[in-house]
Amino acid sequence: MWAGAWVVRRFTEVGSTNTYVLERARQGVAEGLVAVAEHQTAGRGRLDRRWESPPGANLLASVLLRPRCEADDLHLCSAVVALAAADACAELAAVEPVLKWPNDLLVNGSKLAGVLAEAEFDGSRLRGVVVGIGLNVAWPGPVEAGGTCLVHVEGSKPVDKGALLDSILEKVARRRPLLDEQAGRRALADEVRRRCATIGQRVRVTMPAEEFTGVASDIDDAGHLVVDSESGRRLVGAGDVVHLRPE
Ligand code: BT5
Repeated sequence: MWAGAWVVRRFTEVGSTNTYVLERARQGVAEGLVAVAEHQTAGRGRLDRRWESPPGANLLASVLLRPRCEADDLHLCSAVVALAAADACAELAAVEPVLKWPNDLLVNGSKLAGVLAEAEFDGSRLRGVVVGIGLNVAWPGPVEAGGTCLVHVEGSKPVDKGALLDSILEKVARRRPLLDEQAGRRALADEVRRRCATIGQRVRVTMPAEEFTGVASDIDDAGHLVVDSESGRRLVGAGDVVHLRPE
């Protein structure tokens, strides 16, 4: 269990909880800062995409971690939050999401939540990681952004957003020390492997300089996605992955 304390800053409206925490991180604030907002005017996904959420409907939160790991381990920082959120949904809402590598929670193939990890560096040294999560709880009407929300899942129990955040933070604290040690990071990668719906899927992987398709066959001990493509076996540490229909 991580021994630190969460310091939670609550906003009715903010540009982006990730941007807020990243700015504080650069000013040297301690690990454990959390921002949570009812509404974001500039909610962000990865690669400059937008994260949509009507005011008050969903959980929008970011946490600052300062683990002793490398930039290459960023996806494991995402995993700590994604696994915690999946467990919290199971515990409180009776909904059991699976992981889509590297950063989504899916229910019945639809996106329930997305995770965005952004690092703060001192030269090449990783000083901090801000991990934000947008978890769809109760869209009024259909989920316009695509995906699903907890209240739309058949058999789900109603949840309070505050209780959901508390549960996620408690579960992040439990896994957080794993990020500091290689054995711990391997244990996290094992857990991702067991709960990742991407394994066995045909995928299209988009990386900054290239794009390829193949079959996702495994998660390695560092948490990379292993993809068997026509040009051979590839390890993906950071990339955008789309599940394709089987050929
Ligand atoms: C993500 O990006 O899935 C990461 C989303 C992280 C959002 C949180 S909210 C709190 C914190 N503060 C922020 O500013 N961000 C974080 P990506 O894999 O790039 O997926 C983005 C794509 O998901 C968009 O292009 C849409 O297609 C879709 N999308 C947008 N809003 C959505 C929603 N509420 N539910 C499901 N899909 C959504």
